[in-house]
Amino acid sequence: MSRPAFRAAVLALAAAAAAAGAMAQQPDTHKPVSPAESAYQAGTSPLAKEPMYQSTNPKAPPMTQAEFDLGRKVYFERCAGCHGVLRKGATGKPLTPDVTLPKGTDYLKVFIGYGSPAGMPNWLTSGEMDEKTVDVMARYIQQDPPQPPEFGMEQMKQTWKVIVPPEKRPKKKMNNYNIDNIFSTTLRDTGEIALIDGDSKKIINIVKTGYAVHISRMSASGRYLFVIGRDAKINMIDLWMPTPDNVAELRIGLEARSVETSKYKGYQDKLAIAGAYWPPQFVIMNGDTLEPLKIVATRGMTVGAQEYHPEPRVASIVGSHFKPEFVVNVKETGKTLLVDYSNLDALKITEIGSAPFLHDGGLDASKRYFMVAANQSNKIAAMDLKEGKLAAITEVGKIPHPGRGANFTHPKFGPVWATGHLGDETISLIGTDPVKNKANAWKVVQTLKGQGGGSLFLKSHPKSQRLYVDTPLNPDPKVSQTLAVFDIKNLDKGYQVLPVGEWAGIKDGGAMRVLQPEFNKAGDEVWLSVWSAKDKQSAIVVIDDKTLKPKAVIKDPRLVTPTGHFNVHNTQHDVY
Ligand code: DHE
Repeated sequence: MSRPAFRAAVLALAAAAAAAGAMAQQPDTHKPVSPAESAYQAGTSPLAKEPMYQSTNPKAPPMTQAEFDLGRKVYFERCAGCHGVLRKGATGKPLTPDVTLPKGTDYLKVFIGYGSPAGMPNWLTSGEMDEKTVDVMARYIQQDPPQPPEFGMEQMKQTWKVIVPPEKRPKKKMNNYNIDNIFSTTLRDTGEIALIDGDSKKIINIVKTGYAVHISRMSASGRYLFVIGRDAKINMIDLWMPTPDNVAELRIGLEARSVETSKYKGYQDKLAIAGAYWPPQFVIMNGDTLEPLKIVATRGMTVGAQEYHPEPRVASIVGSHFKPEFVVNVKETGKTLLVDYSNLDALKITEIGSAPFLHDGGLDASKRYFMVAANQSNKIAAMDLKEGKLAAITEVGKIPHPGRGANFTHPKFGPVWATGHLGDETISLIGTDPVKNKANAWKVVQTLKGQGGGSLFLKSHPKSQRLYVDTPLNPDPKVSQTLAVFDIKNLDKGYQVLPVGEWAGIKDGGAMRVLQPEFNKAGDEVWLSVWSAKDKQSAIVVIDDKTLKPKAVIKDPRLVTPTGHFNVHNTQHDVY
């Protein structure tokens, strides 16, 4: 079909589809997503490269092998984040053949090409896909979904490498770095982290890690740094070495986002845990070699509807300070698992249901409560890690995205934990002290108005009187390249805007974004990433917390696409 004819056909179909209630023959339980959120979700999955078993559906339109391979690649790069690996639906709708076959190819092309108000991106009109790709995708999603392989102990062990065995590692710290104040900065698109000396602001080492590396976490003693890539590869870095570097590595699956360590007294540095998106499972490992010890599947029933979900991804994980437990948040089923690691041969798991689509979160200031965002449910669930039960579920703004959140003492309402939102400009402050401030506990005690939607991270520090809120996914560069700062003592006064992108002094950063405020150990500096395109200059801007003036700008050709950064001391002790 020629391009104008294709457009005419899809427009006619679009009108017909709108009249017929679009894709909504089944009740639509999915809420609209903002452009910021769909951009965020549409990250590339490393599964595109995995060999997969494919059965053919005789009712589906024919595809050549080359077309199928293209469809699969594009699906995992663009679509799996929202629609799920098995296309059963996650934050996006299900795209299994029972749903897609009755629609037919032409109908599906409309949705893929033009998007929908419910948040489906307009892949054709945005120029992200050409007509051929749209046609391939419309036919691809009518085929049976290919199933990526499982990843059990045997496969895991094949990837396990102890680069420096514990007995060959230093017996004491062998460098002069103030390791408490080292920052581990994610270099997203090179699959590396930069270890930066927080005192001198100099790069100590660039360490090779997994693909599209995601987060860093610390061992309880502050010696070992754990990094996980989207390809589920964990790197363990020994900060005591003359030049800190990798000492062990392991893949715990094919796709992952989270890693954490045992923090409870007596178990410091003993165990590590990582959660996978695919296969849906978490893995407990030896804390100084990464030897995989125990794999637990998360497939099961959803909270509320109690329906089977075949791929509930593991989102945030935190090590409890109250019990020998890992707090594992399972996204699609909406369940928080308190995994007692004191006896791996008789594993006890307390399952607490809250709301679907659990994503990120952090501890309150007392470390007793884990505050987790059920992002598509617009809720924050507070888990009581001492009592092992749900403390409360609090309604917040649209699509909460706290990172680990921010704790501070509100002049009027006592201790609060804060979250920003992807879907609106608000910042919700939730009371977290049910003893001395009972009336405020688990309530949104104040809603601040920030710069706009598209916020991902916010931060404070016990030594600071300020709250820093980023907005990297806001479509307006004036908002995505600046940072909002609130004075905790005068929250009603609104925010001050810091031109962090401008301070970086980058002439052409492409779609440059400013993100993830992170304090140094002393709590008197705030570090921000200025995340430019892969082939452009990026930077880290360090702000003086007192004067709100730039204190340093770290630029180096090796700092490619810096996103998250993690201060050793604050990450080790859960200070945020
Ligand atoms: Fe993240 C944390 C998943 C996209 C930067 N991210 C997390 C966590 C999860 C997650 C489950 C919590 C880990 C924990 O605490 O144990 N992130 C996902 C996705 O599924 C998503 C939406 C899409 C994807 O394809 O990966 C996604 N994340 C991004 C980005 O695009 C960001 C902005 C840049 C990047 O580096 O990829 C990004 N995510 C981060 C950061 C954290 C994070 C910096 C840790 C925040 C913290 O303060 O702990």
